[in-house]
Amino acid sequence: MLVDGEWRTDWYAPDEAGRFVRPRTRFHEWVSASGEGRFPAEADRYHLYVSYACPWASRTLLMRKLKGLEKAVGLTVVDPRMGRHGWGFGGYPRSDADRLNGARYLSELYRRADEHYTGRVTVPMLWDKREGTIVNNESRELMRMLDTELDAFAEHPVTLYPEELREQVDATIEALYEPVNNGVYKAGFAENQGAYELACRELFTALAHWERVLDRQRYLCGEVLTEADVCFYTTLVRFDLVYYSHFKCNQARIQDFPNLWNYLLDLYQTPGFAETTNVDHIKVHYYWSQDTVNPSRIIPMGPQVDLLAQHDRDRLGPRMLAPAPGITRH
Ligand SMILES: N[C@@H](CCC(=O)N[C@@H](CS)C(=O)NCC(=O)O)C(=O)O
Repeated sequence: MLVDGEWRTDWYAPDEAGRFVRPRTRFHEWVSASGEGRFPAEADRYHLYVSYACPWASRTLLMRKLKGLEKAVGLTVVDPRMGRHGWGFGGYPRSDADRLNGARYLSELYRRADEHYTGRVTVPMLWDKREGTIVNNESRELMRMLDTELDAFAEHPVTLYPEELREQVDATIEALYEPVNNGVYKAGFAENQGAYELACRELFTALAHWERVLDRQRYLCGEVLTEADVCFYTTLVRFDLVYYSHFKCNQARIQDFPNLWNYLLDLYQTPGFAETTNVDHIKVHYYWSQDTVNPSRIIPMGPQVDLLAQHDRDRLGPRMLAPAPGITRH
């Protein structure tokens, strides 16, 4: 992390009960569709820095893909191996050199945005090429911005935040966050038995709840795919591959929950999801980078997870994305 602009190799500090606490992100500016403010929506002005390995960054990658924003918003993928200097560029298949800014490490860009920055150097991060600074580094906000603020440049006329479901989408994203999205990290980074067991109990109680919900509807908020599904997907797709063993979330696999498993297959097989899912980067990142959890850095050969297996979700209605505002559904 950076402390007053200086690089330190500190790991996350737990709270007094040994629980993992995710630090707050620092950059929360907003790209605006209205054109007002410091960061008006424009094509080819903003650039995403992401890791294929990271579930938070993958939310933004997926949103960019589902909306068809590839031409309007550039992309740089970091090396999945996060070592002593944090995230870096190049040197690994399907990762990029930083052609935009010529940085070797992501921390250089955080320092460029604020030479006294104190905090973790995380992905996803949205960079403004015009001002040469960071706009925002919080996935939930970035996902929303790509969906609603950059709509004018989207090649696919869909929204994942439909007007009539907004409250429900927000409530579902919120409900998933602590026990599920962050819950796997709370289990994996717990510093004692009690903190680990608490996180695991909350996680599996939440998974059992969503298993029941997904028995009666195709998507988390009903008939259409929303941002809430994106948030669930990026955790589910990592679960059997990594969280089950590396983070000890091993009371059950996603494959053991019929609805969650079929739902995961359904999403993976929806255009946009498989293209932004990179199993190799996911496994290498967690097992190699988190050497407090896996000191040998050995990357397991398995498990085999067949994400192309046939699913049963058509029984609940057709695959559906909501039309962007102003577009009528046929
Ligand atoms: N709250 C942030 C969390 C982002 C985050 O923690 N990303 C991880 C990768 S999965 C990261 O970059 N970690 C680097 C570090 O903490 O040093 C978000 O949702 O965007």
